[in-house]
Amino acid sequence: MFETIHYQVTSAIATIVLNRPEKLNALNERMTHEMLEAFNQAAQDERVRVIVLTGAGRGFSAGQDLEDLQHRSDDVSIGDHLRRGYNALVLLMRTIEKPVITAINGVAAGAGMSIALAGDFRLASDRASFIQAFIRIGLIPDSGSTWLLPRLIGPTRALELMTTGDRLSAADALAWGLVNRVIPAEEFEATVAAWARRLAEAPTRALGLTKRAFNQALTSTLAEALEVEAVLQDVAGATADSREGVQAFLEKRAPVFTGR
Ligand code: LHQ
Repeated sequence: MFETIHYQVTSAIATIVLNRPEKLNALNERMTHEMLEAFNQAAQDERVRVIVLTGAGRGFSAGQDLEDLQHRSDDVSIGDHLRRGYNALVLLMRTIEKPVITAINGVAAGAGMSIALAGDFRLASDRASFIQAFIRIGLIPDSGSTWLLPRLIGPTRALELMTTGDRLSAADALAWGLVNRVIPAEEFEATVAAWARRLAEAPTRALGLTKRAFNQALTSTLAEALEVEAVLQDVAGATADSREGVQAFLEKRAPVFTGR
């Protein structure tokens, strides 16, 4: 069904693989829309409790396909191209109430870096690197980088990366707090799978609500955040998983969460 990505659901884990390895998974219009479709499917599929996004071959994604950009019809401005594709995708990744892991197997450049940053958990192979490539071609950071990057690594380092276009290694990305872990390439797939399994067995509704509260708090006052917590805790407290968590604690056994 998809041409530019692979999409598969196994054991509550939806895996989306960007699949244009010969171009380091550069993003053309079709790929962006297939990703949107896949994320929407994963959001709606009740079997899915965690989503993993990764790249085939040696790259995660080299960002906008520059050949495709050059052949773009003049009818659609760059701004509209962003609004219809990348902006919708990044917003969806941040608002889906299921955990999203970006498994950054190789270079993530331009919009590819923005999409990597939009994951809730960012796991990098030791072969990964990050480039705010926009400035190298006379553009500004887009697809959420201006918002996400300073929040993750602070304004000083973010602006330096954005204005130099220098490559950030996986090791520095870890030291700067851009990624959760750096994993040796040989162990990458197995480690990502273990993270995905752990999240797939967690109380999915509570994870989703945590994500909502966390994201809202990034732009709210303390008073607003306290109120959001109170409202959403009512919802979390009424879930089957919350009942199971409390019951399991009292019975001194491991909880079995179903995601409901
Ligand atoms: C590519 C690409 C690519 C096409 C590698 N396109 N072919 C902007 C404007 C408008 C709308 C929406 O969004 C955006 C946001 C953006 O994303 S702007 C930033 C776009 N991305 C870039 O400028 C990065 C361009 N790529 C690179 O600088 C390098 O490829 C990096 C540093 C990522 C990797 O370098 P290498 O490891 O040396 O690989 P390579 O350059 O040899 O690339 C391998 C192949 O992939 C090569 O094709 P070839 O046929 O020669 O083997 C590249 O042409 C192709 N490729 N990125 N973005």
